[in-house]
Amino acid sequence: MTTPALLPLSGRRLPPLNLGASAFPHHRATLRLSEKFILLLILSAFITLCFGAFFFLPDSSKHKRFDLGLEDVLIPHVDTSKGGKNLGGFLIHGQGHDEHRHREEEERLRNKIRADHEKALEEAKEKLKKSRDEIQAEIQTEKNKVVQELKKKDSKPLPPVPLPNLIGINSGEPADPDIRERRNKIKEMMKHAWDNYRQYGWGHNELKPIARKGHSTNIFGNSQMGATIVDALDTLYIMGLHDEFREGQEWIDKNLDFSVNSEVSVFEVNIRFIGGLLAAYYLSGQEVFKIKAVQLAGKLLPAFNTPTGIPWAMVNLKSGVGRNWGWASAGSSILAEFGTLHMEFVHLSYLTGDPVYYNKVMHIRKLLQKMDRPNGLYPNYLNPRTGRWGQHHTSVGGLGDSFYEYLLKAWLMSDKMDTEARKMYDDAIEAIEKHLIRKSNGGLTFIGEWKNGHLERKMGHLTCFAGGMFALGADGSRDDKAGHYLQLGAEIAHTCHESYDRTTLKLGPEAFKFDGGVEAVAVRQNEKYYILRPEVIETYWYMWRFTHDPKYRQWGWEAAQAIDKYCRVSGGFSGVKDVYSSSPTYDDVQQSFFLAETLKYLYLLFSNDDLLPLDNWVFNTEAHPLPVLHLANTTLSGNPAYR
Ligand code: DMJ
Repeated sequence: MTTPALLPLSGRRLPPLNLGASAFPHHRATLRLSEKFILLLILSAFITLCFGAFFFLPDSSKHKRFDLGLEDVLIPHVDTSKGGKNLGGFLIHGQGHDEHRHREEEERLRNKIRADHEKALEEAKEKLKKSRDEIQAEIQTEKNKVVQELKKKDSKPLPPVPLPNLIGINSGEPADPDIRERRNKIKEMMKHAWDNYRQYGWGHNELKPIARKGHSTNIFGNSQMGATIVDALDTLYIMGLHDEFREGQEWIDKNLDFSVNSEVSVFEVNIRFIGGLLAAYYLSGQEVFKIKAVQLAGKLLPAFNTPTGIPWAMVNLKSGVGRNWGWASAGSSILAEFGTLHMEFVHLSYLTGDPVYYNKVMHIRKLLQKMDRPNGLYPNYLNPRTGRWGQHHTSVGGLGDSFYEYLLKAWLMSDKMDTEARKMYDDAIEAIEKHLIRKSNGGLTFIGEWKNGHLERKMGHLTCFAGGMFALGADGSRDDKAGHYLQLGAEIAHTCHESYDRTTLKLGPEAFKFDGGVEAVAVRQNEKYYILRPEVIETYWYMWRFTHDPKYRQWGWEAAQAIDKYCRVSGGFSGVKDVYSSSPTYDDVQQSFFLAETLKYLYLLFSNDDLLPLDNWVFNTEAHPLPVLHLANTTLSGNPAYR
């Protein structure tokens, strides 16, 4: 068919259609399609006319013309020895049976071509009677069909895999009526957060509880991906809020679509969406969550296409183009981002039988193992083009935190078989203890930040998660230092509690200092906010599970009450801008992690330990529980547990 080759030529000649790109920028592709379509129609009419004319010509001239066009097609290999004549390639003057057969064949083909072109002309005439809108609508319908087909292909059934031991999905109802009452209060807070999101922000990523409308930030890109729904699912499930869970499931089933032209944070999408979907799948057994998680993971994979295999921080879900945050040390990737993929990616390989995810994260690990570390510390920045560290900053808070957490959790999640991860964790923690952990004059243990050979005596709210991490890693620690690490966890929990207790609202600031006579207090105005973060409560919960010291439940209850008193508004829960002010102003954001983490950890703090026991479940950094996998039984290549 020659038509496609002609298209660009005709395309150049025709003036652009009136409905230009400027009028409907998002319809650019559709208009180009409809222009091409109309050109096709005109060409098709033109060809039909030519053929029409052909049939009215005298027979002799007809044959001559036809010879030229069809010689190769009809009888390319004429054997003249058998009586036929090959005149210019096409047999027109042969004798007897052969000649008759060829005439019939020629006639049949001619009829077919005529019928085809008459049909095309009829269709073209019909099309031209239609308005531009109708034609556009038809094109759109065709496009939708293609999208549906692609979706069907995407959602092909995954191979059946044996489900890991799913122990402890129960109500966890405490016998003590006072504890039950506290737990019910947390559940009521969850209802308040969810109901308002449902009413005012449904489908948006987050909620603005004062303005009572949807909210989003650049980590989720520019599309409505229902981050709060996905992040909240497992909390709803654990709390027995099954109607709400079903609403969320229905929204995800019908609306959560990853074929969007949107640039998202690989790390955030992994911990909140993939983690959230996987946890919802394991808890409820509903396949839709697994399928969506796998679809989304496929969209993140192009982020790993860098010279080193260290992923970009951001990726466009549609185009697969990745890049890094402009502020991150000369285009570096961030340790806590590319180092916080392991748990989810191992589960993806487990569930799909496809090693691609596993290989990506193991590649990162191998690369990190080979690199020199200043003072044994991992810097926060790594350039994905050169494979070299950026600025020599080390933090157990923002930019570094969950990298260390995932080393420990990779080991736990592998049923303690991934000893390579455990070793990396032990080495890292030893260096951190040596260079970053100090005691203040007032006796508070804190974790500072390392900046170019200098220790900054400041601790972030984010860093407070480390108390829980030390306690979780105590069992199995090198040289049997379990007691030491449990104690370290308790000291961090105490320091972080002090950071709450020394404020007016009894809520912790974003960062607090241990310098110049100041202890566990924020100094700068822009570090005095509380945005409903979970880390301190997370540490209380781990400490509670490992010690059963009632003070952790008490501290958790204090925090819950403060949140309910100062962050609750009629449209949900909001962060506050200054925890030292008695009349705080709101930031008007209900973060999705408030439902995923803060309220979940509080609920678990007032539940029995047999609800999601830590021997069987490992919580990702967004508090999404994933079951321990017995990787020794799998054949993932290079699996340290398999060797
Ligand atoms: C959460 O999204 C995760 O816990 C992450 O690891 C860092 N902190 C936020 C909440 O503070």
